[in-house]
Amino acid sequence: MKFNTKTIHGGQHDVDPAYGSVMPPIYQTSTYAQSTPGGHKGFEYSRSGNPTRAALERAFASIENGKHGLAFASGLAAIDAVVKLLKPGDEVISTNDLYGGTYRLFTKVFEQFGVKFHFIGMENAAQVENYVNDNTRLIWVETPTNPMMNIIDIKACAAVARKHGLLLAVDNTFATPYLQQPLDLGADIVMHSATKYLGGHSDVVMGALVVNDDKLAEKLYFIQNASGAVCGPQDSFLVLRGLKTLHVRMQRHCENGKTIAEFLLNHPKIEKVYWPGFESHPNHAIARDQMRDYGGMISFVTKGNNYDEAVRIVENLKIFTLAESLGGVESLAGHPASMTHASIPKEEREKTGVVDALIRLSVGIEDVNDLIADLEQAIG
Ligand code: P1T
Repeated sequence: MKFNTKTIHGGQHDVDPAYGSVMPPIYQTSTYAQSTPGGHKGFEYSRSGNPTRAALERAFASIENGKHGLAFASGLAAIDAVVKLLKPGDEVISTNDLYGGTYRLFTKVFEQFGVKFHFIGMENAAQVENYVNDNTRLIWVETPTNPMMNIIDIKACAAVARKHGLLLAVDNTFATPYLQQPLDLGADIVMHSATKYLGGHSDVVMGALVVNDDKLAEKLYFIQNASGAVCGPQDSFLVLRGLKTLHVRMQRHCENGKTIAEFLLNHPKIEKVYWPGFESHPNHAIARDQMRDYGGMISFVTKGNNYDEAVRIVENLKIFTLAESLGGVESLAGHPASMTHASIPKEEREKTGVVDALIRLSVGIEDVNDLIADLEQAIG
């Protein structure tokens, strides 16, 4: 089955044996009747499993070309489950430019349980091996990174992981499986904030993991059930509905993203535009190799690198909404230094380019001329 068919049909066989409804019913139940202790029809309690969530988990696995999907209450809950595979003394090598909430979870929650994190620039994947030691267990990669749009070579990281017996996890939130499928490139775990493009309509908070290995899936399922950060059936239904248009939405996000990135690049008041589709992007060749297109996420800095000017622009936008999050059909603008990345100390975030004048756009699927007119009037 091709990707554009999988988004609609992947894992969706026999979703309603009772009446044959085309969409899986929303099984709004916490528990399931048993005829005798242990005598149930595959579901006992909805933290452990729910048929609507199970349909979504099969869909997640299908679109990422994996065997096992797991759905969580948020993207961070999914990341939390991955780090819970580790124990005190274990070490993680992580991208240094990454979502602020992931950085906060790693440094403020897991470091106090004795897990050590090395945050490094991975644009040159050869760097990764320099940080491997006897305690290293996991390589954590975000690509494209949030918000600097750095591109990391997944195949090269997978080679390091294989050589040293480490797990490689890839946060595929910005790319989605429409653009890149990390398991096919050698990753062990692919993670999503399904809140974003997979859901696609800014109406659900959810996370996802997909893996191929049965033993790894079993461990993650154990953690999912033991820690309990699962998503509910209504949300599972909404994300299943969102997934069905992922490929057409992504196609338009990419088209609009390209037009807007080029508009910003040629704007006299813009200093720098970060978008992996530019040939001048330092890792454009890797993006071209591992991605099918370049997506709808763009960051930029205005001339003079001025905080007040950045704030003025995001406040003046009328079609772009100033808001956290990304990946919905509507265009959003964000100010990472004060919003999504505020939990990273200023001197740390500025090292990776998250300066006070940086603006991040999640380009939606509206008419691109309206989006450009909005940016034009806001930038002035
Ligand atoms: O918000 P949540 O569903 O828990 O997902 C966390 C997360 C993980 N990984 C990436 C790459 C993300 O971008 C996010 C969430 N990001 C935002 C809310 C944001 O505006 O960047």
